[in-house]
Formats: sequence, structure tokens, C-alpha cells
Amino acid sequence: MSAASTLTPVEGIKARSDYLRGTIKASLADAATGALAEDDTQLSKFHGFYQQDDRDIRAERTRQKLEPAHSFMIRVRVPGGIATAEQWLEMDRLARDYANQSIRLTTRQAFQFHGIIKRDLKTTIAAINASLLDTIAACGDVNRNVMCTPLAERSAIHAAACSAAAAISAHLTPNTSAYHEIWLDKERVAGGDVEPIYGPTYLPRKFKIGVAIPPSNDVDIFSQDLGFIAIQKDGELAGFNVTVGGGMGMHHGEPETYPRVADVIGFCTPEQVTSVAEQVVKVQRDNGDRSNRKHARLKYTIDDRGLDWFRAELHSRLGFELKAAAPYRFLSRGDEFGWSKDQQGKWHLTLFVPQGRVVDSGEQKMLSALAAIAKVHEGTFRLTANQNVIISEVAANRRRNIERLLQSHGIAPTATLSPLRQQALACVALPTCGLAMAEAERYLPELTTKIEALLDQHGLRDEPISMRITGCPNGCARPYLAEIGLVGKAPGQYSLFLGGDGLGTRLNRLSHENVNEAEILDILAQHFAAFAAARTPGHAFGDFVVRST
Ligand code: SRM
Ligand code: SF4
Repeated sequence: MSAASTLTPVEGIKARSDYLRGTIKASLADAATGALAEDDTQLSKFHGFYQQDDRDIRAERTRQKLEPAHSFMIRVRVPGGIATAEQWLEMDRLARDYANQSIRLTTRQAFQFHGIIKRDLKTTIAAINASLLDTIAACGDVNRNVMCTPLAERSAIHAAACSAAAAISAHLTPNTSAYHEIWLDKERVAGGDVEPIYGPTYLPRKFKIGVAIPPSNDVDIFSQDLGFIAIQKDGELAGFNVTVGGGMGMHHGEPETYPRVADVIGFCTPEQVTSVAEQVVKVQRDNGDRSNRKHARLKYTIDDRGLDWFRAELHSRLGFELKAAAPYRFLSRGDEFGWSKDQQGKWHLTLFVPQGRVVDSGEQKMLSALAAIAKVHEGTFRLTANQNVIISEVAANRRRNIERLLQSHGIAPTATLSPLRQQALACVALPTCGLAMAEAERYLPELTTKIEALLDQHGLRDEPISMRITGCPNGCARPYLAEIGLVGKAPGQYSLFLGGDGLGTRLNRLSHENVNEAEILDILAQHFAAFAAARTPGHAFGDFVVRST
């Protein structure tokens, strides 16, 4: 670990926070401002919420010498993306009563609310807990929402892998009682604040875990700090290949920051999963860079010290060695829309949610449709890693009812959209994200329409091309793993990355820096023309770009 004098300010805030208490209670009680005290804006992340302001009106507020229009984003942890119908209804109520009339489905299978004002924070977080979901460790320097291919019913392997994800999530949840004291009015337990896994200053940086079940790489396993790839033998879960060191975040013009695909380092049994997760976290806790937050993710610890060092350190802490990785094969990454049937005969409807935003918009009343379904639905809802929702565990004789409810709210149950649109991802970006340099969520539909027109010109409309756009280089929609990645640089300007693969195993490469829409469309038109002329069946766009440039 770095010398105390070089620790980042956030390390000091964590150390002084008394296990994440800080002055959050006092900040909440201060009616003179809609904001939190400075240090508490860091600690709030561990409790699952971010202070933001409406960037659409920021300049005008500054001109009027007013405080920024502060509000808060709350992220709800949903391990493996599974929520009951009652929980969905409660999220719907909170979105309507306290947030901006919408629910955001995130790229990590979580719910997010935007636009909550300070005086409603406690009521909202308490209500989330009352619904048996929570927000602790949804953000912050800890392990975040554990992702997993969401349909546990598909097979015995899916069920076992999903329960491994839930066990990892529970095992790595912070122990501090600060959360319960602040949000749920629980008494402080004397001597109760031991963090056996994290210690008093938690991790150097955020930490992300995913569980993938081949042949689907829907959770983008190679983007995770730590990943488990389910390996089956004779129809049962034999164990998991372990991946380490994935990550997306980078900064424009700073080559010492970069996205990285994870390495597969071995195999563990289902019984060893939580120990492996705990020890990987502890290697990072003790060796991650606490002097530079831009260099503090596990990917940099591994690149600085080497994979051999990492493996040896992990084995010594585990007290056993991982076995050699087993063969596996990914065949898809995106969601498959429409109805599917599981082994028990229950049905699941994967529904396309435009840009991951559950909202009533014009004729399409997605928020109301899903609330109406939740009122009568006897099964669950599943959030996918691609910002869509699965209406899950539907009896055969209830399918028609679900379809009718969707149609009566203007939603087509199985929309026939282009593969480009169905699989495209956008991060939130403006107006809420404080780090956004350009639009993403609000811009994606219009941009997709223009790119679809180009594809039509070249007979490529049905090509399953993956496109992802983010408002800045932090990579929240995992753009560096897309065949076409657009990364915001300034309003209306993007860096264009090309050449990822459709399975999320290869990073794309910077093609053009700082290009506007006309230039993006022009560059893509040239690539599409060349691809249409030269492609052979099974030849993907990303592969073509890599070979031809
Ligand atoms: Fe993210 C920061 C939104 C998934 C990498 N991310 C943020 C913040 C909190 C901005 C901030 O720090 O002030 C964004 C809030 C925007 C808003 O208004 O809601 C934000 N990230 C999101 C979400 C909501 C995007 C979405 O549209 O779905 C995703 C929430 C996931 C969740 O439920 O937990 C989200 N963020 C990701 C992912 C994808 C993933 O995890 O699979 C990544 C890339 C993977 C990775 O971590 O390497 C990601 N977010 C970042 C980073 C860059 C971290 C780095 O190593 O450099 C930041 C900035 C930071 O941490 O300093 C960031
Ligand atoms: Fe915000 Fe950047 Fe993440 Fe988009 S990629 S949500 S702009 S931090």
C-alpha cells in the first residue's frame, strides 16, 4: 500500500468516516441547502446514492447566482437482477412519488432513480429496504451489484450459477451498521463495526463481479474485475473458470489509463467460489493503488505486478491452487427478445426497453404497462445486463393477458426492430451525470435511425452489429467491447472506436478522435460499403473492420 502522505483525499474521508457514517445524518438535517457536506458526497456512494444537479439548467442557475438544482440519484442493488412483482410495484411507486417519473434499468442489472431531493432521500431508501431490496454498496469503493445471466429456471446450471452469484453478493456486503442507523433508525451496536473483508478504508476503488453462463456472455464477463464462467459437466455445474482484471474506464488523452479485457486464470469448484471472491478482493485491498484513483482498479494492480504474481498471491491466500481452466464457448451476448419456455414449463417474455428507461413516453407507456402487469403477475421480473426486462415465470394461460396489457399501453410484446437497435446500449449521460461530456441516452434513438438508413442503403439492416455510446470515456455502457463504440468528448463530438467482436472478447480500437455526427455517418458509410461488397456468410462487421484496416 502507498505511504500515508500520498494517499488520495478519498482515503482520508473513508478513514475518518467511522465506518461510513461521516456527517451524513447532519447533512440530511441541514435544511439550508439541497446539497450534502463535501465529504459526505463521497461517503453517500457507499450508501447507494450520488449528489447530482440538473445540467440542462446549470448555466442558467449560475447566471442567476443560484445554488445548482441539486437532486440525487439512488441505485438499488438487485443481485442477479431478480425482483418480485411486489418489489417492481414499489419501485414504480417510488419513481412516481419521489423521482422523475421513470426507472432506469442499468447495465449492471440494477434499478436507478433520478431527481430525488434531499428531504425525500431517507423516506425513499427506507421504502426500498422495506421492499427487501437495498442500496448499500450499490456504489462506492466496495464490491457492487453482482451480475448473473438472469434466468435461473433455464437449467440446473443456471439455478446453481445464480445462487453462487447471490452467495458472493451476500458474502461481500459491507458489515457496517452505519447504513441501518442512518436510513432505518437502528441503534448502534457496541463493537459491531468490524469489516473483516474490507477493513476500515474499504477498497482502493470500485470492484465488480459477474457470473456468466455459456453460451451467453450477456454479462460481458471480460469487463469485470472478477468473473466466474460457469462450466458444466454431464448437465450439472462442475465449477467456474475464474477471470480477473477486466475494466472499461479510461480518460481521453491519458494513455496510462485504458480499458482491459480480463484474463482467465484457472478453475474453481462451486464450493470455492466465495473464498476465491473474498481472497481476490483482499489481494486488491492490500495491493491496489491508494495514491491515484485513476490507477486504482484491479486491472492496473495486475498489469503493474504481473499475472504470475497475482496468481501466486491469490493461491497463497487461498491455501490451494486453482485448477487449469476448462474449455468453454460463448455464442451470443445480447438479449433474445420474445417468449421462451423453461424446463419447468414456465414462460418468460424478454421485453425491449428503449435505452433502458422505463417511462411513459407519448403513445408508449412502458412505466404504466409494467406496473399494470406487476399488479396481476404471479412470477418475477428479471433485469438484464443489456438494460432490458424479462417478465418471468408466466403460466402458459397467462401469456395472452400479459400481451394484452402491453398492447393496451402502446407496447409491442415482440417488436421487430433492427438488430442494431435491439442490441445498442447507451449510458445515462446528460442531464444527470456529472461526468458527461456529450449526450448518450437521449441521443441514441435518433443516431440509430440515421445509421439504420445507411445500413439499408447497403442491404445490411439485418446484420447483428453491436453499437454502444457513452457520454464520456468512463465506459458505463461498455463501449470498448462493441463493434461500433462512440465515446463523448464534447457536446456533439465523439471518439469513434471500431472493431470489437459480437461476443465481447476483444476490445475495439480508436478509429477517429473528436468527430461530429456528419463525420461519424460518413466514416461508417464507407465501412458499410466496403463490408457489403466483401463480406461472406458468418463474417461479422467488427472482424471485417479489424482485417481491413
Ligand atoms: Fe458507471 C461513474 C452510471 C455502469 C464505469 N457511472 C458513473 C456515475 C456514477 C457518474 C459519477 O461518478 O458521478 C454515473 C451516474 C450517471 C447517472 O446520472 O445515473 C454512472 N454506470 C452508470 C450506469 C447507470 C450506466 C447505465 O446507463 O446503465 C451503470 C450503473 C451500473 C450499476 O447498476 O451498478 C454504470 N460504469 C458502469 C460500467 C459497466 C459495468 O459495470 O458493467 C462501467 C465500466 C466497467 C468498469 O467499471 O470498468 C462503469 N462509471 C464507470 C466509471 C469509470 C471507472 C474507472 O475504472 O475508471 C465511472 C467514474 C468513476 O468511477 O470515477 C463511473
Ligand atoms: Fe456518465 Fe460517463 Fe458513465 Fe456515461 S459513461 S454515465 S457520461 S460517467
